[in-house]
Amino acid sequence: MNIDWKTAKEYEDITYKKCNGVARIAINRPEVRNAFRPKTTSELYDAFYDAYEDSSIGVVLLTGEGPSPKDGGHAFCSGGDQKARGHQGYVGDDGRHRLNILEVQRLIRFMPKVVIAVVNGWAVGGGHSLHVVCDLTLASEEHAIFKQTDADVTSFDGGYGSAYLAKMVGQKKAREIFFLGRNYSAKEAEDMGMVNAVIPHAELEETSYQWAQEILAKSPTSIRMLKFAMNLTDDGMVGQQVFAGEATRLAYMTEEAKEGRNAFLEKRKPDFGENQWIS
Ligand code: S0N
Repeated sequence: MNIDWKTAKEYEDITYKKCNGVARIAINRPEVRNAFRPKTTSELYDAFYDAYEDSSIGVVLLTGEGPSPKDGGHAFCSGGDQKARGHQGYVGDDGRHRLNILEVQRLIRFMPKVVIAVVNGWAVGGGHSLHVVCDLTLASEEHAIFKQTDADVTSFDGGYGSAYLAKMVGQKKAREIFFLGRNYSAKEAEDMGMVNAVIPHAELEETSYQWAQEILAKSPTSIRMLKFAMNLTDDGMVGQQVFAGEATRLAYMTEEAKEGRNAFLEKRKPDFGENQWIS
């Protein structure tokens, strides 16, 4: 299959393309195993926000460009760029310290579209957390390696990267992943329940695109209500807010809501009709 990706916007640290309802966002720093610096996270946020707002897009693929021109290594993302790390966060061109990958995580979590992590190589540290927060993960049979190095470099993703991971793979496995920092193959990650499917590397992109097309054939309302329903139990009042926002959108589409709005604008009492108190 020839996927006719069209560049949606040019960036320095990422690539951003679209095709037939699918957006493809890829970190493009293969020389550092796709580590993210503040510029990378700002660009990721910008591209994800564009996909969030674009009503033609229903599925986003998050992946890494590569292999590295330097040594051929494959990477999804190796986490925060340790060369850009200062004493209070990661330092951007403007000299400010930031931890803004967490904003990217929240956008992935709360956007009413399906985000698929397409793990083409190393998923390490904050890169591992990125795959955890995505809705689905597809992994390269030959090149995907999952590894949590947070405890090697004194960082700790205490939210989705760890606590949510524990809900996914169980407490014992999650603690093993973080406390020992070992390498896990795509198959091992699948067996643990944090990967949906292991795909031969040469077919990874095409298969991910096919999964996206299958999802795009479903009811958009069902997909976003299901995503937010599954988030709700773990996300507390923010989860409730996001779910209720979609319920409000559905309510706005009713005749009842139109009458409420029109009555206010026409300065009269609303008439919601009879027999509206359905069981
Ligand atoms: C990925 C690893 C396992 C790959 O090993 P391999 O294949 O042997 O390659 P290397 O020779 O090690 O690397 C190739 C080149 O790439 C550079 N490089 C790799 N990773 C990074 C990185 N993360 N930062 C900067 N450079 C990196 C190497 O230096 C090498 O370049 P040269 O040849 O020039 O030396 C292996 O590379 C590895 O273990 N990498 C480090 C993984 C790591 O520890 N990542 C950081 C973990 N912590 C986080 O990600 C922070 C989490 C986080 O972001 C966060 C959490 C909570 C709240 C906020 C935040 C936030 O930051 O916003």
